Amino acid sequence: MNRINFVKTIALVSVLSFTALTTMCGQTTNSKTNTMENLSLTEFPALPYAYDALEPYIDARTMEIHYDRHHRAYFNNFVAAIKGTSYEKMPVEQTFAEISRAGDAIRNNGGGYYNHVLFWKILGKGSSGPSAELSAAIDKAFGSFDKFRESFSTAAKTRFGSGWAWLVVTPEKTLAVGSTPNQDNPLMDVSPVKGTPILTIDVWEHAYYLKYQNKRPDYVEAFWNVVNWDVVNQLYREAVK
Ligand code: MN3
Repeated sequence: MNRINFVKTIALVSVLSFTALTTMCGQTTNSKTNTMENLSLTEFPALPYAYDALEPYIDARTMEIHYDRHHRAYFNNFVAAIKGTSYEKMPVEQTFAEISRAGDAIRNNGGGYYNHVLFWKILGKGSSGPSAELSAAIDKAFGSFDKFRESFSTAAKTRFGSGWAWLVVTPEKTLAVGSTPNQDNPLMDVSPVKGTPILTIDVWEHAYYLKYQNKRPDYVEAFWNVVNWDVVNQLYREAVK
């Protein structure tokens, strides 16, 4: 290789490397905006739709009280609880990974903050359904979509008292269903089900009592009409990367 060609080759390699690098960075940035990473610890996020967007399955009054009072209180109390501690600048995923050492105020309010942001995100009308990749993973883990739905619904209906049901991508990149009490979630070291949550339902009475009273099973069945599969599919893709 003569000197000119050598210089041209180096220049070309540099351009290609730079392009690859910027593409990678672009993808990383884009994917982060779509996951739960970088959840704000300073600003209470807006509800991604109007209070009546999920009618008639989840009523506007419930959404308003749930978001503007319950969720906001968790956020405010979490921010107050982490103030002046090492958790103030820590991504919540990391805080959750050591939550057993963080104390009840951070555990309950941090979970309450995060869980509701995810819950609002995976709700919505008019999505098509699970993607081909997610469907294949569901079939592999549960046998069929119907069996998965039954398993998730049972987890939601049988959680005693207040809590959440979850579909998670486990550390082994398989799917699992489970439930947690109170405001715990599968990112917490105390959780019986562990992994990255991609679908969840809030089964605290405040999530359904105005419309469904004591009939939690009716609320759980109605929930399936307002799952935003486009978001769930995306969370799945990011979790298995
Ligand atoms: Mn709630």
